Amino acid sequence: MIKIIHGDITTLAVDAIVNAANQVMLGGGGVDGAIHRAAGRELYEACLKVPEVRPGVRCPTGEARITPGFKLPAKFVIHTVGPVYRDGNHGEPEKLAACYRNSLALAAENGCKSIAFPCISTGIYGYPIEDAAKIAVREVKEFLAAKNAKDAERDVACPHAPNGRAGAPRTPQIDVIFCCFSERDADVYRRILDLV
Ligand code: AR6
Repeated sequence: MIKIIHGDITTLAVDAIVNAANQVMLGGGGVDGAIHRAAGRELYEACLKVPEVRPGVRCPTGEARITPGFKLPAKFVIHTVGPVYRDGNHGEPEKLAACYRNSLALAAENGCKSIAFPCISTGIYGYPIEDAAKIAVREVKEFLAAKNAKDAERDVACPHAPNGRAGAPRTPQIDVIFCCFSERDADVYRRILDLV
């Protein structure tokens, strides 16, 4: 299920909220700052422990890392780094799409049944909201469709297994929330949800 809400992502009692972080992963402005403030010092400490892949980079652009949520109502924070927008012709769409795909994959690996995304890259990083929302909605729809198809295939392959399922357990359905910080952004998502 996909839901669009207007609100503050730090208040959501979901399994995972996604943070629009930077590569150092030690906090910043925007939603990143809000998440670190609400989660408390332990989040900073947990981020410090994420190994650097090269000096000053814990999470390269387009990738994702997971930590506990600490004082947040959310169980996990999935930190991802969106692209800084230049003109859309410098790999930004692919990098932004990778943020959604990698965050969803990490949520699924960790058994999450619900995940909330902010509008990654559309604040300080300057990605136009319409373009970013199209990518966000497309990637989430594709991910959920692929997951459903895989689960259905598994059921057909092994109809007599307990619960009609094959040995490998079905991974849980995932509810995806797009948490917009303004009503205007939420409107853009609502419109795009029906188009993409
Ligand atoms: N809940 C939901 N959305 C929020 C919240 C909130 N509490 N606060 C802001 N937003 P931005 P970026 C929205 O700038 O563009 C940081 O310094 C905001 O209105 O947070 O990916 C990082 O450390 C916008 O729609 O992230 C990076 O350096 C969206 O979140 C850099 O900013 C994303 O805006 C990342 O920039």
